[in-house]
Amino acid sequence: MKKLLVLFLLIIAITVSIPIFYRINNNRVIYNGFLKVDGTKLKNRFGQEIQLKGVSSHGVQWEYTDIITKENLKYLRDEWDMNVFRIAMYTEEGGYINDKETNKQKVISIIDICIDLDIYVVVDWHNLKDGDPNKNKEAAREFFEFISEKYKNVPNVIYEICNEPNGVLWTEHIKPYANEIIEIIRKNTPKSLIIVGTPDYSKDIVSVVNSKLEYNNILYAFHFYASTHTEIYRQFIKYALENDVPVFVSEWGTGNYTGDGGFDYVNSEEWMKFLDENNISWINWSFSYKDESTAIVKPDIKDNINIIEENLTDSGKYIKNKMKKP
Ligand code: IDC
Repeated sequence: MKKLLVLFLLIIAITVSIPIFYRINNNRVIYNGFLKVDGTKLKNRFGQEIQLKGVSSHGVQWEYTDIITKENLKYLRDEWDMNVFRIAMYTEEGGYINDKETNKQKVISIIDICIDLDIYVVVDWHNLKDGDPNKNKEAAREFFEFISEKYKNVPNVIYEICNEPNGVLWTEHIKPYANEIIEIIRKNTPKSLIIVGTPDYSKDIVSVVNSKLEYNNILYAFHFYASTHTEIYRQFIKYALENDVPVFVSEWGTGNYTGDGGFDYVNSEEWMKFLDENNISWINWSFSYKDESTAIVKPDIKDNINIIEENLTDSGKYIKNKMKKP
């Protein structure tokens, strides 16, 4: 009788804990492993479709990114169900080109936090003012050689090799740059996922149609700011998907293209619906307390960087809601 009871309790315990274990881990790297691109779909190592959702840092050279602590990222993982974090390492504007060592160390420390937390991490070579990624190509080569060697065969790390090319063409400028950088990364870490920026600030996804890169496991970046970029851009994405171009929204904001302009609920909703319907991964700009409407946290947090929840902006509350799994 006693044995039966023990057996019964054991069965209950297992039945209850398996779904809990799955629920906790199916959002983690330990379960999903190296992600793969299959057609236009992003899949985990078991071939199941996966949608990454997370937030991007602001430029890590600036002070309002000091909220990127292990505790705070753990809070985003546990309370928001975040499964990816993006490190925006600006090339210019006081970024990498200006001080390689400091920026590199910052990136490493954040990658290590994300690995500890078992989430994905996008290492973003944040070109912006340097519209042509070839301008700082030598620095990019050296940076990606270093990072991909240091984190070789680590499934957490995803490479974004040029944030927003602008004033340049896909075939003439971006593609040759991408081929060089991808070669470097893949030599060290053949299975790593790579996101490639597209012309016109990563909005001209259509240029890639019929001119994709020859490598596997490549995603093409599309970036939008909800008030500025509306329906026509969703049509472009649809067209790209229909033509086998896999899309990753590695940056989007709830305001206008300046990163400010007020929280735009209506247009953000349109986009969220569209991205969910197409299972497109997204990363929101930005996890910072800069005084601009797309920031997730209010500047008040400065004095105590550990109280995120009490200091969320309208955008922050919205993004939390969109990331949290039902
Ligand atoms: C913006 C920041 C803003 C900063 C500016 C210049 O929000 O505080 O002063 O960069 O560095 C992008 C870029 C991203 C921009 C963002 C908003 O990837 O760096 O951040 N944006 O302008 N592309 C379209 C919009």
